[in-house]
Amino acid sequence: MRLPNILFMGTLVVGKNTLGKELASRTGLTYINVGYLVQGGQLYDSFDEEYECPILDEDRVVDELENKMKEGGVIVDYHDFFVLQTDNSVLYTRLEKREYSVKKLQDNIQCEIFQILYEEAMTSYNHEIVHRLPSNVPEELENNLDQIVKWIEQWIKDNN
Ligand code: DAT
Repeated sequence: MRLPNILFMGTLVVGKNTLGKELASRTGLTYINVGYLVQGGQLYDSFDEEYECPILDEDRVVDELENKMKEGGVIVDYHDFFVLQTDNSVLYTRLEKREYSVKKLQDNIQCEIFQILYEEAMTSYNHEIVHRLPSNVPEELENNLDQIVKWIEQWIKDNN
């Protein structure tokens, strides 16, 4: 049976990990967190102290992801077409809890203010496959799960 791949994009703490894991457990699709994939396979060149993140070896990351996605059926969680969005005040509170540096906090808030990831997704992919999802409160998480499960069921019907 052919299965879809699903990518979640969004700035830090919008809820990619929470949604991805729960969706995997409800659908049986495989959840991949790119951050863990990069650390586990050491797919980075060095560490950016200012941005507090590894500088990815993008060719190797893409190769590794393509390998895992070619059969279908994976959910990929990265900043990078379900774009999760959280209001800035909620985002700020969640970011503060993670004790990130002021710079990292401000960069992520700015990224959200300017809707950078959404714009990137719309530029890079066919608009029909990019969906914007609100992610402020638990009810929205539940709605998003329902919506994506329905989307997966329809995709499976259409493609098998
Ligand atoms: P990410 O993987 O995007 O960095 P996360 O899944 O770790 O984010 O979530 C960050 C925090 O926000 C975590 O404490 C769970 C909470 N959260 C996620 N989605 C939520 C939602 N829809 N409503 C309320 N809290 C949410």
